Amino acid sequence: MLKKITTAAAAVLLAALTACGSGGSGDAGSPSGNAKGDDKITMGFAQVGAESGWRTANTKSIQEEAAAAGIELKFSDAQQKQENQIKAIRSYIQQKVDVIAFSPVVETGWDAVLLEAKRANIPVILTDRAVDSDDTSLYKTFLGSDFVEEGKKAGEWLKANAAGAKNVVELQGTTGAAPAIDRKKGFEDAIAGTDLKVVATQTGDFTRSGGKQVMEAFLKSVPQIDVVYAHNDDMGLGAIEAIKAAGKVPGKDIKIITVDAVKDGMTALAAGEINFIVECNPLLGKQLMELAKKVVAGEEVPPRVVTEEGTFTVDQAKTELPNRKY
Ligand code: GYE
Repeated sequence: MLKKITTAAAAVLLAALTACGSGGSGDAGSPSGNAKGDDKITMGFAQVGAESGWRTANTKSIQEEAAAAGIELKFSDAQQKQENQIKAIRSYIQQKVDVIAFSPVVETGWDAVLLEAKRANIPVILTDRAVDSDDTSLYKTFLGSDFVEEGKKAGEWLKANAAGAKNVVELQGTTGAAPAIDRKKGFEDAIAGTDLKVVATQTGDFTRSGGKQVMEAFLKSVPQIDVVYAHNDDMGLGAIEAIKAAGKVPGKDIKIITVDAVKDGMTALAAGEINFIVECNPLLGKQLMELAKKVVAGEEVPPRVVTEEGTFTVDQAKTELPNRKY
């Protein structure tokens, strides 16, 4: 059911995108928009890393949809380091790709390299994560989720469902990353003015091992933990291991809320070890390739394309799990 709504919403978004075009043929192979003068668009994609189930699904979606769209993909994995992403972008500029797309590991520090791309006349598309820059002419569009909204959904569910709970510990995503900053803010806004309080917060870098380590430390230092709010499934799954090792029951003694809804997260949710997951859709490949074709052809694209997403409770996870592709 929820999946259908999401798919329908995605279709509407795509239709809207198509309608935004100049009405031209949208022929990706049009030599006019291609720096190399041949028929194939080349995209340089600078990925964050392979830190989570979400990221793996995102990478797969980009690779598959590039192939389906006939776009030649140059792909690099920055291992969660900004300097590696900057190097990759510089090399794409040198190679004169037709379009650069990337998911910025952190929000700040991109202006110099993006200016180099602009001067080389190579359009840039941000996908998944945003940059924090005053100069919005440095990129054509940003395709991805509303992370503040995701944090809000997590906080709203907790307000409505965790009677008696007070102390929340937070496992933050990568320090300085848009989803870490925004999921924190949305959640804090939602629980403001209630008895709920974030009593400890630390980064687990969006990884399972990071979530486990931070949770182990919290379990030792925080006397009463009612709720874990993890910025992604992987850190929540790491926290589950730490909670079990401490002799407590995840989902019962300590409630757990996460973001993403990848298969492993949904499995834990269906088993009642996680209590609520806010969906974040990693399947951005198709929309990204559509946008890339348009910007290379010099067509107008909307400056912001927001991904439609839902949420899952334990019962909804049980229904959805057999269909979950990632
Ligand atoms: O939630 C997390 C991943 O940027 C939305 O990055 C993405 C986040 C996702 O590592 O699992």
